Amino acid sequence: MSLIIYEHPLSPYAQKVKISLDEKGVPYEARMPNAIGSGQPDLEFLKANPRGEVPALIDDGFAVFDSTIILEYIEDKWPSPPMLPKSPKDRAVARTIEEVMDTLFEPINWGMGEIRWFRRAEGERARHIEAHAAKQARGTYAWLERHLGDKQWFNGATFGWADLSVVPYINGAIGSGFAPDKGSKLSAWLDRANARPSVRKSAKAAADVLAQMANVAGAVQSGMFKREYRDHRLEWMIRAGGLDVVLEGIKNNNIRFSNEIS
Ligand SMILES: N[C@@H](CCC(=O)N[C@@H](CS)C(=O)NCC(=O)O)C(=O)O
Repeated sequence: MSLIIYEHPLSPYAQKVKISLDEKGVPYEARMPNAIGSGQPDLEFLKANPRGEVPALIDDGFAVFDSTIILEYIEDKWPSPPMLPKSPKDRAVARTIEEVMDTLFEPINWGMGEIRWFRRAEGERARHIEAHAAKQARGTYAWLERHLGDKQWFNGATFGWADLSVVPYINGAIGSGFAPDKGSKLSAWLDRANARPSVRKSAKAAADVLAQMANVAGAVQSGMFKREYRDHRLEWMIRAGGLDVVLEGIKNNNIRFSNEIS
């Protein structure tokens, strides 16, 4: 049996998938597509995901993409221990938390990377975009705390789908300086989540890559890297006051939109 996960350690979407497999004790090979993030296509990888995005799962030759569809496939094929809670209401809440983190929270970390790692804005404009990111992170933390309440886990009594859908994003946001308030319920939950071997493994892989990340801004300025400005990321950058960032990226040919499927 061969199970391959095309991934990048910094991708929160890939981390969700790896955490689920590690919680279920399912062995897999984590593989990084060539030049992921640069817009240069890796043809073998594109066969698995024509969108050219990680994660993609290949199970004995059967390919699945989009992290949510992969999590569903894993839950169907390896149901124990379950990541999805039992009751229809709890399942809907878990999927809602995943959707909010994947679409509304993810662009905050991505946007901060565009400013800080890829130097898309400096001075006053960068401050303005960062202030928008900080306000949005705080708003989401308040929403998450209402969901957590006095529970041990977002999933309920046990760690699961909702928890693995939150922890990669908050670990990423800490890198941007948006840690949950000390002593808060969310901060205590984060300590519990990061104590799990499955989460620690993914978080360490991400930290190892960050430690090696060199001058990636140069790769963008030279046009070698074309960063993907898709759907909610594009909307986020414009709404955060970064319309010029998008226009400059188009002018300098160092941003790209979603792949056309062929
Ligand atoms: N909706 C997709 C989003 C996946 C995604 O955007 N992945 C990013 C990495 S975080 C990617 O591979 N982007 C391609 C690129 O930057 O070239 C999912 O949930 O899997």
